Amino acid sequence: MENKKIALITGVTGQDGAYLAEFLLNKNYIVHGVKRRSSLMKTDRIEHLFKDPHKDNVNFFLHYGDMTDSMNLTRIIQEVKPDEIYNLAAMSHVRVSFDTPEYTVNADGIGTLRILEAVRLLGLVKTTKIYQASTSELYGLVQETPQKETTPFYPRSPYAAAKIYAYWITVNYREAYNMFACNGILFNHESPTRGETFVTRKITMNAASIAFGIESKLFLGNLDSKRDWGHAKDYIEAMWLILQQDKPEDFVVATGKTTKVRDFLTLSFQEVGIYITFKGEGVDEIGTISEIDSEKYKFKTGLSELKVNVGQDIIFIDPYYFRPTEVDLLIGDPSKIKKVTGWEPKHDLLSIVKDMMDNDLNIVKNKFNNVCV
Ligand code: NDP
Ligand code: GDR
Repeated sequence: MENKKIALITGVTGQDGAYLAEFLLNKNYIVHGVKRRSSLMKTDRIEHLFKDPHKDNVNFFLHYGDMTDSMNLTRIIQEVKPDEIYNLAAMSHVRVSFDTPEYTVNADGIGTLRILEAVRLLGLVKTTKIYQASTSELYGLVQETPQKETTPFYPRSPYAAAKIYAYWITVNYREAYNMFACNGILFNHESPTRGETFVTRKITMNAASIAFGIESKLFLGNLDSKRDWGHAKDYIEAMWLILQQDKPEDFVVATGKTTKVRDFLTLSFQEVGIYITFKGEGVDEIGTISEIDSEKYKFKTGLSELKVNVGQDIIFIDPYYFRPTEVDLLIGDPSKIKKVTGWEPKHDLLSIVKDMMDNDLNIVKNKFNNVCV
């Protein structure tokens, strides 16, 4: 056990935390994760990794903690003495950050300071490396494209403003105290375990429900923003690679391709044989089923009859989902991380859409079967 590397992951119950925990366990790490107490269990994404700590050969441990509680974080770091900390915990929803700005800066901004300061005060500067989950939201209002490590930041939300503090305090602790502390500036990354209120998963879950006739309408916000979407499984490998380099540096992690929300939407529905066209403008825009590939539909759903019709209006705009200030265009330049670490993404957009749609069709199919019996 002594020779194994020890990692501490904050946000281990999130999309990235769960994939990263699995990745590091497969690399023979001992993994500790910080989870929040909640009235219901929220450990679905890591259940398959968890073993009763009373049994032998347990390599995965969970600690109750919160990014807003310095004493708790300091105690966990003191007990675990990690070789690597992956600071992934955050209030990560951009629109929600407009509703909870103070909490967001506390957890996402000051929370990062709490981790850095704990490592410094505990005298672990020479032994503990830190990965900070920075984000393409830092670029906000477009200054140049594609966005790279040297592109100026212009945050457009309380979330991005909190993350910009976290970015710079990580750089500052690296320069001031010689810490091995790095920012991964990750562009959007998705997967079948993406939170259901982020636009991609909201679309794939609803496309599956509409295909089965369980839902008939999907309400969205801005369909014209563009995102550089990658797969979470590829991006957690980049996080690990960033901490395996000889010197601590900041890296953009992206695919270099950008897609409109509208196109992610049409591709998702096409996966189940439903073709959509749009009519109207602005908040009056409506997406209508213009064609159905019934062979594909029946194959994908396992149904013998169609539950949707050509001419049916299914996509509607609800201004509730608009942000007071939007980020219109993100497209990253991953040249540096590719050159320095050899990182290469294995998934393209179509494979991400397929992965998410197949997963959500299965989820809804199971629900549907249960409803029928
Ligand atoms: P998720 O929202 O899926 O997960 C966030 C995690 O943080 C959850 O485990 C959540 O716990 C935990 N958390 C939230 N607040 C606190 C708190 N106060 N104390 C302790 N834990 C907390 O995010 P992702 O996995 O998608 O993202 C991981 C990180 O990467 C985040 O920091 C995010 O901002 C950043 N990021 C994400 C990108 C993406 O496209 N996914 C792109 C760039 C950066 P709980 O399960 O209890 O809610
Ligand atoms: P984002 O992701 O804000 O880029 O942040 P999200 O999926 O929430 O939005 C992407 C784009 O879709 C538009 N949109 C909608 N968004 C949501 N959530 N719900 C809707 O109904 C909807 N309709 C349109 C948005 O306006 C936006 O333009 C994600 C998070 O994971 C952050 O934590 C991370 O830092 C960044 O990605 C990189």
